[in-house]
Amino acid sequence: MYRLRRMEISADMLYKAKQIRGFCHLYDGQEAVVVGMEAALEQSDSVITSYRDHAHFVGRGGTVLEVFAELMGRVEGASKGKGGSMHMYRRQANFFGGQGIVGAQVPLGAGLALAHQFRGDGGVAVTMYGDGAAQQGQIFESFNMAALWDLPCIFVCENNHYGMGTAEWRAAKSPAFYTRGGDTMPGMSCDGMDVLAVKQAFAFAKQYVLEKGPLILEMDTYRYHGHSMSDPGSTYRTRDEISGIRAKRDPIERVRQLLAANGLAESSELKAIEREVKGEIDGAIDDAKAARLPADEELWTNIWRAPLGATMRGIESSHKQRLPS
Ligand SMILES: Cc1ncc(C[n+]2csc(CCOP(=O)(O)OP(=O)(O)O)c2C)c(N)n1
Ligand SMILES: [Mg+2]
Repeated sequence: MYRLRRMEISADMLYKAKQIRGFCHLYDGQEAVVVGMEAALEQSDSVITSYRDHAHFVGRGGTVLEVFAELMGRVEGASKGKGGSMHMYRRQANFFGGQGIVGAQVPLGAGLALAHQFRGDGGVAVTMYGDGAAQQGQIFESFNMAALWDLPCIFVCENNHYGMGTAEWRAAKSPAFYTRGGDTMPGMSCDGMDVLAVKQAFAFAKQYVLEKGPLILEMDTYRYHGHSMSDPGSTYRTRDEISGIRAKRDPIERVRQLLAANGLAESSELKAIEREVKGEIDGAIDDAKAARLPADEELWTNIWRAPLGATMRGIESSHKQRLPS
């Protein structure tokens, strides 16, 4: 969790220094969800999430260097420097990425669960979305099909209590997102700031969905940063609210206290871990800065390209000029 925390805080600084451009959504505050979840899953299970995806990529075994390289548009990045913050992806660990369109990953996640069921490989799909996304129609369509077909799908609502500046109570008639399966699918609510509770919840959920079909897991969590880099995050909530959560519910502090109270680690040991992680993060940033940018020709690979003869309105002339033969 500390590694993820440092990574996100460093990404914030790099963004402000204009070393990272474009969209960027940070995950600090929510670390216990990814870490607890991955402690209960196998990499043969599938994970798909929204644009807030840096931590999920590392949770699936990706490196911090690959995250920074991607954020800075370098070849060594998670998506060869061509996806950016919202499009981390790690096929070999069944991480089907970051999706920029709110909620669009949810039907895809149900599809991943269908693939596990069809192959009979014993895997489950974890389909993550936010409290804002929870209002969308496609989410309910996915719930219905998953329940109808008993898909091994864990629908995870990461409830950080805000959409893009909209508090949950302003957008949702009922903010009890774990009940949204209605009379077709059960749900559970979990303290998403407690890494051990998250691990337990996922261990239960995995077993449950394999035996009985889909389940909603709502994670009660919190993001410290604004929605994205253009959002200071303090216009629609109070600074007191943010500092109050930090003081009372911070997932890292909680583990630190648990370790100390049970005599499992000295504070000097924890400090040493922090120093080591800080060195790792700083090293990854240096390596990412030194890494190569993709060649120009790469602009035309891994994208959908209009078939010959088709036109792309607005960009046609520059498109033709740059298209490699
Ligand atoms: C279909 C669609 N509508 C609107 C947006 C703009 N948008 C991006 S994130 C977001 C809020 C989503 O909030 P939530 O689901 O709670 O996720 P969080 O950002 O809190 O993790 C909005 C409205 C978008 N990307 N896609
Ligand atoms: Mg949210």
